[in-house]
Amino acid sequence: MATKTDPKPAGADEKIRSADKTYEGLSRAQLIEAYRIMYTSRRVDDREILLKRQQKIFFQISGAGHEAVGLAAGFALKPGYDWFYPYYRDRALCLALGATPLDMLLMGVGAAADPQSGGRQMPSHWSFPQFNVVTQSSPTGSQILQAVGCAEGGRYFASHPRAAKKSEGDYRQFKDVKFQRDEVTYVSLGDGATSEGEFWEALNTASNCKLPVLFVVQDNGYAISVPVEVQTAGGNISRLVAGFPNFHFEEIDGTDPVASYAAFARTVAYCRAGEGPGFVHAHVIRPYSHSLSDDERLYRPDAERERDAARDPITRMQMFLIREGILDEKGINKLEKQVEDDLQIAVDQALEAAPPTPDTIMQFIYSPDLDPTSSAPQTEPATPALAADGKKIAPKTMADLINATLRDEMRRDERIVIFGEDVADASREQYLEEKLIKGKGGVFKLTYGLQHDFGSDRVFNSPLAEANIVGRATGMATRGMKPVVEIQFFDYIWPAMMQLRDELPLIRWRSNNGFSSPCVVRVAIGGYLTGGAIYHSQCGESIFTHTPGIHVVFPSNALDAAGLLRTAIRCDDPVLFLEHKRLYRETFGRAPYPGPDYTIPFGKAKIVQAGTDLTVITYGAVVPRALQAAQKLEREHGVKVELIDLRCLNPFDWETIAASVSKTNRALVAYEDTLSWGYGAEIAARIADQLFDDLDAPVRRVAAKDVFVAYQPILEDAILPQAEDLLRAMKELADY
Ligand SMILES: Cc1ncc(C[n+]2csc(CCOP(=O)(O)OP(=O)(O)O)c2C)c(N)n1
Ligand SMILES: [Mg+2]
Repeated sequence: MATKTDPKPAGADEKIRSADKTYEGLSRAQLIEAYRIMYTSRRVDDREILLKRQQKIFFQISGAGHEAVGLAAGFALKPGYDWFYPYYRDRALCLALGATPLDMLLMGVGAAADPQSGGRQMPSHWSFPQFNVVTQSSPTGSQILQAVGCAEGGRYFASHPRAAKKSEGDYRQFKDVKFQRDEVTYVSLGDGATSEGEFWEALNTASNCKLPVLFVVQDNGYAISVPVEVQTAGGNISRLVAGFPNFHFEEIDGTDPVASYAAFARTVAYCRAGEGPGFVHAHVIRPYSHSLSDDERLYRPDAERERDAARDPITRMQMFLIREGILDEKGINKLEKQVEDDLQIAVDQALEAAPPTPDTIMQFIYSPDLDPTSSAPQTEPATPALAADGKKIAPKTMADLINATLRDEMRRDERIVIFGEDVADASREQYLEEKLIKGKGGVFKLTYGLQHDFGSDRVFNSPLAEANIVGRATGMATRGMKPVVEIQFFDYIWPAMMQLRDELPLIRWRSNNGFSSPCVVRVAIGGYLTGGAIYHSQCGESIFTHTPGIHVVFPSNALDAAGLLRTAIRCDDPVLFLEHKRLYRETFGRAPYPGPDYTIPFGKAKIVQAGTDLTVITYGAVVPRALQAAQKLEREHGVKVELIDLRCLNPFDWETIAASVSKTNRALVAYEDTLSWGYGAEIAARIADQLFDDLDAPVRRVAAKDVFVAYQPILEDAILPQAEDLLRAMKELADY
């Protein structure tokens, strides 16, 4: 044993020095750990490929070639502190954050115990709530705007810490909020996905708002078989994005873990300091074809593939460790053997794991905690008979009551933010402060005065980009905020369709209740406008009632709008709140404000008028038209119509429909959307199916012609269902 006085053996100083040596801040122990993670990642891919060939798993997509960049990001960021929106090549990232091969293999076999989705989502679609890895879907690029919203959520809670507190009586009871003042949101994508418009929308907002989002483009030169120069003008994404202000940019060799780590460390420091977003463009390789369903030899010659293979990050890291004397060959072999042994145990466990039982499929489409159909504390309007001055209280329009409800809810819940196109009073807030202007507050003025009352960080304009609105809202809601966003016209909802169909409604179900995104999307909808024409008059609600995971509400009057909007805002699920433009300021259905706690449960229809001879089932702007027709029918022919206003389309009130039709034995379903495949088609089918024995006449429908709404009012009238059309159909059905 050496004592203090012993002379040091030759070379000892050098050894000590080299033991302390770090590589871009990474110690030798960390580098060994890095190799263990990278090698594990590759071997999990290899095992999955084998299992797929043995038909023991059902899909495989690899992270091969992307291990160094993922590892580096994982080392530079903090699991459970920062937030992660990875993509399917991020196996090494997830391992670096703390996920295990078993977690991954359980997903591969589709086990009930798959912690990411309970057997609902393909393998490599990461979701780890404990690490803040947010549930991943498959559409390329749809995660990017959500990452922006997530970063906004963190920033919002940092400046509104009170809002993060739990609260009783609504979704907040079930939503834990966590945030860090210097957190970073990681989002990754491939070179191909940079062609998606949402990528550019996300860069734009992250740049403009100086958000701490770390964009990582893992450029392996191909999107399935399409090479990068076809995706990207000039073949290099770094060149195209260089003009965005406030960014820190890095373009790196993503097969070199140490250089990659250094680039990530610089970029993360920039984001944490609040300087703005970061962009890391990592050149990587894709040695295993796109997925097991692809054979790249069909479109890549051997020479090109060999050039890639020479840069394989696993071999490079191995060589590096040997060259630097960090591990010798024996050490490497030992490490690899350990990885293999551990992996074998994980594979055995995964193959033993029980699959989910089919009776679980309907779980977590909606919140298991808060049922919006159950009666709330106050379902009667709290309107005094007379105002303080003794005068009768003037009834208000639907527009007024929606505005008042938003105001009261914003006062009650600091997690609510409102954004969309033109929803602010004025983005240049100094104009408001100096009282130079009155303010706009929406093209229909539904959000008027809210920015003035609650500030520009709670009510603000978005860019003119609908996916931007819904994608960001989804990311914020995942963090526990309650975005109540506006789509200016239903006709323009389609750019947000990927978010509304494949993302927002699916966050809870596909993560097996690991994540949820309860938020409200308000949309001005419908025709009867006289001049609204094709692109300001559309309906189309059935497209959304056809999407499990999102409630759809469609009120016909002011009081229902107030009560249902409040339920929507307090709800633990996403809600599409459809507001008929024609009803905003209609005389029909005005009411005094019912007070700050008035709610209407979802899925409860309203019987507008009771009757015995015929049931009319409708909603929205057809309600006043059907009422007019029903009253005329009774006056002229003594036929008593029972008129049902559904108010809520998903869920809908089947009990009320069934009770009514089994009493009247005749049913007319009326809706403003085009007749074929419209919302009422489902109602009619159910009546025919389940109430056949009660019917004395066929189920009839009145709806719009199967064409878009035209500009000329004569044409519009002919296209949309009118009171006369309803009257005629009611009469025919009563006479049948
Ligand atoms: C919106 C959408 N369109 C098409 C696909 C089918 N698809 C899956 S991956 C992929 C290529 C992605 O290429 P890239 O972004 O470069 O990522 P890489 O797989 O090369 O890492 C395509 C076309 C999809 N998943 N989503
Ligand atoms: Mg690619």
